[in-house]
Amino acid sequence: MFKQKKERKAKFERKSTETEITAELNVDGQGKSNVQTHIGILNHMLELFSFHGLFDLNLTVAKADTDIDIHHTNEDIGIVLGKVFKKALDKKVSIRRFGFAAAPMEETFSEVIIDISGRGYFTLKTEEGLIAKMQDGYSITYLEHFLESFAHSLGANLIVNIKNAGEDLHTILETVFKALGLALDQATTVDARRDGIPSTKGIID
Ligand SMILES: [Mn+2]
Repeated sequence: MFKQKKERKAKFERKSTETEITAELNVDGQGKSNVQTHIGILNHMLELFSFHGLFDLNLTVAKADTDIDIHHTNEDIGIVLGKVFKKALDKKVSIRRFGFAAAPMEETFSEVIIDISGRGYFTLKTEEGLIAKMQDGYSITYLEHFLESFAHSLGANLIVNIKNAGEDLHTILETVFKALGLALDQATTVDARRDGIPSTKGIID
């Protein structure tokens, strides 16, 4: 029988020629975070994500090639965030596995649907004009890259729908990251009725 680690905590470090990133996570936290990424708006969004998901997250980008642009750093943070969740969840004993949440801000709302299935898949749907929108050095395209990296390194099926989007990208991003925190909190919650791995295959890898 698989047993979950007592504490669902992990530390993950990743060094490449482009970036050096460290993340420390407590899945069963209180929503406290310290996020230093060199991408101001992403710091703010990951703080919101941690707060609403009740995750304790310290994430530091020690080295970044943001003199080029944020492309590598943004993607690599997504990879590290996915890996630290994967490590902390270990064999995924007794987790709910599925999560669905929606979060509004003004007229905009986002729906996030997640299944920690072991298979990485990501799709984002929004209005076409929004993809090209750039604000505060960030865009929906960067958001897509970030979430795709996250979903693949966690091994999760992640669907994000941005609805009725207003003009402000900051507002739009908040609805996505809040809903992601809420949905991932559901999916990672332990259900005491579930004895073992929540898959008919008997394994989630
Ligand atoms: Mn804000």
